[in-house]
Amino acid sequence: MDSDDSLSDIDDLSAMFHFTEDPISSIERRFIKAKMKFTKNGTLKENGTGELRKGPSRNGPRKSTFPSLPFFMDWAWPDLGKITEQKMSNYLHNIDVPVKKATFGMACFWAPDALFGTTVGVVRTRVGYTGGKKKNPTYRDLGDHTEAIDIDYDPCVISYKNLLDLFWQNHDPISKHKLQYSSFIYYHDEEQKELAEKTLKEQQKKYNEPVQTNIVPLSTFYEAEDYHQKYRLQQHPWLCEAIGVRQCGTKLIKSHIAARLNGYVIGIGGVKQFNEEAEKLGLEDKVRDYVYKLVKENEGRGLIC
Ligand code: MHO
Repeated sequence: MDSDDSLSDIDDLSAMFHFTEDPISSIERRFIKAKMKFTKNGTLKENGTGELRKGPSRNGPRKSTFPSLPFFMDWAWPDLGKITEQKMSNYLHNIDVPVKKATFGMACFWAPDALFGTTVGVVRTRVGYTGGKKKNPTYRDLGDHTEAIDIDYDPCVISYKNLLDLFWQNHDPISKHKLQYSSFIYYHDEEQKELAEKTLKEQQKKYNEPVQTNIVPLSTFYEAEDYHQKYRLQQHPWLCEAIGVRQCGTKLIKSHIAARLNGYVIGIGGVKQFNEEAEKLGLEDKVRDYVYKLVKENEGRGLIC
């Protein structure tokens, strides 16, 4: 059997299993079987990726990469598209309550996006660049800006002080970093400024070295490129498709459920909180099971960037 046959065998596998039981276990079995076939024709690394020898080309052997599980699911499960519009309409994308805003710089913005997105009382998040003068910065041409997380929160559920506590607890405020990753509190009003300064003084008592955090008024916030938004969630294209935010930057940025799942997929929030709010989020069974597995596996691992 040559390697191209092995790929069509992977396609055939999708016909071998019908989802008579837990659909996630079923897709995992298909994945493992496909990998087993694949290894006969290629090399497989422990992280689940590998290289398939596809025969010689003019520039030497051609290789293709075996997909990781999320991408395999995306590719081998076209039925996914059949999550009905009606089920999707239950998903809690919008929460229509008056919100307040908080904006922080705490190094790579992927991590606080996951942290705050899964914090109870946070309505939505977006990542971007702020603090500098350069117009329309981009990730590759950031100028004098800093990576930042911008949070909409419901002040009836969570306070700015609670958010500041999370800010201090979840990054290193005493190391000096380049401007892109510097520690910043961008206040939106005088009340936020005073609280920020008060908490900085309290933090300073914990350290022998000076706290590097800058407290400044928020200036123009430029949204980062779509591929940075809900970055952890986007590692699961299957899931993005299932909740209707794939290839739709605006919806991805504004969606409450996307903010939540962006943390849950790396275990932030934990199993208990996830179980408590899965119904409120309107998660369809297949989606809930998929996310539940990830929360369970990853709970306690902390933030990643
Ligand atoms: N650890 C990441 C940082 C990305 S970030 C959005 C990287 O090295 O690419 O700055």
